[in-house]
Amino acid sequence: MEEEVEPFYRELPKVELHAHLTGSVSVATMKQLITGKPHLNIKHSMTTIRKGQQRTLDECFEVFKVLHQLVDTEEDLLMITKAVIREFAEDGVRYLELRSTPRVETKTGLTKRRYVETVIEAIRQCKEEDIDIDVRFLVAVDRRNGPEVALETVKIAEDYMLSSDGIVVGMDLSGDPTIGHGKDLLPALQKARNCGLKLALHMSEVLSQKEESELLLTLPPDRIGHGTFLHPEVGGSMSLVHKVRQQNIPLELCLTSNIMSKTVESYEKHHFLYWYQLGHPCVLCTDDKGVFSTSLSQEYQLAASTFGLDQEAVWMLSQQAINCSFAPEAVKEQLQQRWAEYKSQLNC
Ligand code: 6MZ
Repeated sequence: MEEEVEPFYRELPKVELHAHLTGSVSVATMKQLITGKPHLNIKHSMTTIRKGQQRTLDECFEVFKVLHQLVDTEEDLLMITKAVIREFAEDGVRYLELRSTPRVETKTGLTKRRYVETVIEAIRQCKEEDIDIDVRFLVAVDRRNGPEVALETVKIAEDYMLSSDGIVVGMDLSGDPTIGHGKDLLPALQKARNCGLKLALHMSEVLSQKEESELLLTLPPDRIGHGTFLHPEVGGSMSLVHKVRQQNIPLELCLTSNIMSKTVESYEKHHFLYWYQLGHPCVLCTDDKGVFSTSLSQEYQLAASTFGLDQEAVWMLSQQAINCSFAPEAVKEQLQQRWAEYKSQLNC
């Protein structure tokens, strides 16, 4: 898979802002987990969707359930987080925001707080090992679990935002978009916002979420995940587009994920083009690089070949992503400086 990526895209310094931890676990790491838990009887085909294949979004959520069975101890979590960080770094990602949903595993004694602490520990260890990547953590709310769990998750996120030396920077709202309604989660999200957590919210991933998106935009979120059905050409509305434009809310766009999970018909029809042509901030992301057999380099290459972007345009996309991140201003400035150094080396 990797050899299909041209050197330019691999060498391009990149910012990854939409990566679900468990969905990002690579085939190699998955093999290790499967071998370690033979009693679960899990086949590789149950954890990864291979290139050229497609699933419904429902089927993708079934894949996550299988993955969660495989990652059920602190040791697993530490191992997969470090592996995912290393792989992103090897792919040329220099700034990464990982998101993950804290889980309880009664059998192994994993608690939600230990879950968050373990991810933070993995990030710290990677830093100590001098892996060339700055990693931050967004604590995720799974919409399926309702308002009380959402409030509990916000409290956890707030506590670690205050005690993790800037590693926890915000929250994500994700999970099966056909389950639950954003209005029930609004109080928790408002609370998160008020205590200084940044918000990256999945919005309009499926068509039925128009009313919910109107509501969530009142927060407003700091970034939008997918936003597939926001614009009128696919059943969204100009009112939604205006609100996103007015508030200049960046979109996290995941081409391969949307095609493989069949929420977008083809690469050519991906909503990247709609927003890119408006000059709106669009950030290319992987979503779940393990499940969807992709990498961020591949996503950049795909966008370039599908939409005819030259190297300068690709560069601009990557550089613009820095400002869409939740990094402190001083870090953004350092990243801008690094990008400038890379630019002269890459000659684009
Ligand atoms: C919505 C998604 C997603 O949290 O266990 N997740 N939510 N839409 C998507 N599009 C395909 N892909 C992943 O990572 C897995 C969890 O991330 C969310 C789901 O809640 C999934 O269970 P973590 O690290």
